[in-house]
Amino acid sequence: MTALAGVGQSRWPLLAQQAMQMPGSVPGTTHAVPILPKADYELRIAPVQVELDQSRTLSTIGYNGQAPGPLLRMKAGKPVTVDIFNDTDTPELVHWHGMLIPPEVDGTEEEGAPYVAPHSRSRVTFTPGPAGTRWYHSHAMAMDDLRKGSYTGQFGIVYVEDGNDKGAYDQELFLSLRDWEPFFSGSMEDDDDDTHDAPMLEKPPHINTDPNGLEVVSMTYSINDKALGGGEPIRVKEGQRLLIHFCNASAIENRRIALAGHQMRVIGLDGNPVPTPALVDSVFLGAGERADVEITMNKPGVWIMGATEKMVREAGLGVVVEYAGQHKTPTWVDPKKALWDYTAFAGKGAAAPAPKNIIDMHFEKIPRGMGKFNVWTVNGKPYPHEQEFVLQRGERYRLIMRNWSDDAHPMHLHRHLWELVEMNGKTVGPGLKKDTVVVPYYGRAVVDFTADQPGLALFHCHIQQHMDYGFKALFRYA
Ligand SMILES: [Cu+2]
Repeated sequence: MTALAGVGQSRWPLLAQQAMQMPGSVPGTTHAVPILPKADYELRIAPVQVELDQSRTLSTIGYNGQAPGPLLRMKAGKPVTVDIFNDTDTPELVHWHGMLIPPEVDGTEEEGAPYVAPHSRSRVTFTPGPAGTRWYHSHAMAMDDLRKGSYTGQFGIVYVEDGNDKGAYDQELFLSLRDWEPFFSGSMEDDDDDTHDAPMLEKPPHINTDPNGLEVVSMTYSINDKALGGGEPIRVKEGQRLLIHFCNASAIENRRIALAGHQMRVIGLDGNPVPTPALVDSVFLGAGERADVEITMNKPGVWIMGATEKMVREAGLGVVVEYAGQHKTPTWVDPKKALWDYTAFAGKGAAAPAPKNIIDMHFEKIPRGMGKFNVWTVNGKPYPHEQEFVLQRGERYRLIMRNWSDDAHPMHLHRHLWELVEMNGKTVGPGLKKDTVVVPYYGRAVVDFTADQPGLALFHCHIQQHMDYGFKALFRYA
């Protein structure tokens, strides 16, 4: 009966009702007092305190008394049950980012997944996959309430194993990049990307120069739950190999991260092994993106791993990396400036032929002026887009994403796996699998995918404010 701990008797009727809605739920739940075996995983949504450092503790909502939530390890292809307890007064949704699972359990209102009602429990059952670094987070709308949705501490990494994990590493680390205590700002503090230097293939001839509306910004940062210097350093020895799984769990900004004095070898993007692992001086991660990197510890000293932007790093987005026997002030060295280039990690062969089905999209921002919220459009109108994007099961599609706005957008399609085929006019080699792609400032990205996941699938910008104010669309199957 341990699975029932903490669930009041009065909630059973609701629980039974939810269980009946859920395909794959444990049978027998129509009895007045169902007896459910303990779930494989439990997530409890409740207020938490996050101690960033000795002088700063913040209050937010997290999972299982912490933020980030616990690292969940699952096995690809082995079904799991997850009990989600919502101890808050707000209906919640837990989305499994990067998993190819049915809409009923994907934790997204637009796809028809049920909310986890306040002070109740919901059980989901799904088969995790594909293998790799996935993550889970709130998918609740926040709109103008910055204490909701993905602005809170409701995020965590779920690592899906396939039994082929090499394990040839001395240390494996899971690092989530975060900002906290977001607030509205009237100025466009675009410190979050460096795609301005890229070709602006989609810059429209006429740009809407109306005064900008409010943007969400932050001045408080961490890696996992600690600000730079606020926690223990990552302790390493010369010659060690580190495997780091980065996740940009920000609701508001893209990020670039580096380890001073070291290069990182990118072996996976969005949890999927890349065809051509490559060394880089820094990694650019759109909100929602992940990167798996190897680092060979070959430069003894005490270093900072953190955001390449000084202001962001010094406001907390960093962690000290300390070699054994070294005791000195942590050092930062700016990495070489280079445009982030997804194409470097693609396969070297010929690109796949273009699918005949084309979905052509353009994104725009409608500035709303001081004190108001900008609106974001897909093909000229904000959400809802419920009927335009209809997929035929089994068909292959090419999705062209044209960014006619002055910001870089991390675009994400639920429950499907993309192959990036073109970036700002440059053909991408085969095999670069992603679920989130940053479409650069006035730039263009093109992805192919197979419509092999029947049911509704949400497409959206992973910046919460953009999504909340129109920047999403629903893909449906015919
Ligand atoms: Cu966006």
